[in-house]
Amino acid sequence: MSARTDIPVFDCIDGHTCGNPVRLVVSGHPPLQGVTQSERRQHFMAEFDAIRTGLMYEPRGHAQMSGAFLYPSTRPDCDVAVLYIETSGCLPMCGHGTIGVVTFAIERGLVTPQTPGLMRLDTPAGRVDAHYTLAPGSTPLAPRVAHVRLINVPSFLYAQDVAVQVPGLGELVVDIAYGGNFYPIVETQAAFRDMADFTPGQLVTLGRALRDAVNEQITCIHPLDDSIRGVRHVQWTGAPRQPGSHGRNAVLYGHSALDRSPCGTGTSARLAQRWARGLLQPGDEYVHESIIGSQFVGRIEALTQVGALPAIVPSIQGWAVITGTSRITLDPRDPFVHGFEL
Ligand code: PYC
Repeated sequence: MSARTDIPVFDCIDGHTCGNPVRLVVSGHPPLQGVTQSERRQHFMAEFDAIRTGLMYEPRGHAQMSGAFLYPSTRPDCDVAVLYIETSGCLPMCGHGTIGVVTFAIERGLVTPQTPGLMRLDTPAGRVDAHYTLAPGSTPLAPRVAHVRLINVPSFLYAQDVAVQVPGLGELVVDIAYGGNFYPIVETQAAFRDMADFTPGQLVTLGRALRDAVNEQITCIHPLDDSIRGVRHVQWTGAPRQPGSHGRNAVLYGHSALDRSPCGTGTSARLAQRWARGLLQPGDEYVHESIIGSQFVGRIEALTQVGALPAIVPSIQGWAVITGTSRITLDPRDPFVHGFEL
């Protein structure tokens, strides 16, 4: 507890999903209005974004920081609602974040799902079902989650073969796919062979240039929710290195973050893109490897439709670990109370 009542306090469970940080904030929730979780997200962005920047940016966070708040569900068919916060903004959906949130919530007893083994999440992008498997040796008093498979929101190829001029690379031809966020996906081509040819710093700088070029050229809008719009991530790809992997990626988000996990919504987008191109079929698994070699197992669960667009229902499996707890204060006397980015 802070001695001063005018200093907001946030208790957090910190950890990571396959290497990428997850900060689950368990106290200090701002009151949100909205009939749906999407409306609550918009309220948060309009009124409380300084909480996100304070908790995610330096000096309390860092470029990669990503997290969430839990709220009571807005819909009767879910156990809990999630508000995602990240350095890139307030995401409609975050895959690595969801795997972390479910793991931390079960291990710390924050949510009691109606059906053991299944946590139904009310996310701004729609309902996401997370099937969690307890580890051997797990007990009711000390549950340990081995892994989580989330059934993600319907995902689809939004635009195919979009040619963009990227300063530093020249012309790139990308597909743009949605998996809870929109992703330009950069596959091997004349101006780009493999992400392994570039340093992480180059992937960040070129990724920003590509993101700007795509957003100038095309406005991506979700067909069923126009509050989900614009490209804030970029997915570079390359040849896999780990046994069992089918593909490798590096996802840029925020100003200078490269996802250390294979990115859940990015992997969902890639599954949708590969299905639309005839490279994957329902039931097929796609093991995606991150820039640090961690893996998500993706699968096409079913086919569906989003508005007029053909779509898939993807699932993603990964694991998460708690690394500690923190109590963060946003002291208004601190000139950097709302954080900064370099
Ligand atoms: O796992 O979906 C994801 C994600 C989005 C941004 C960073 N990670």
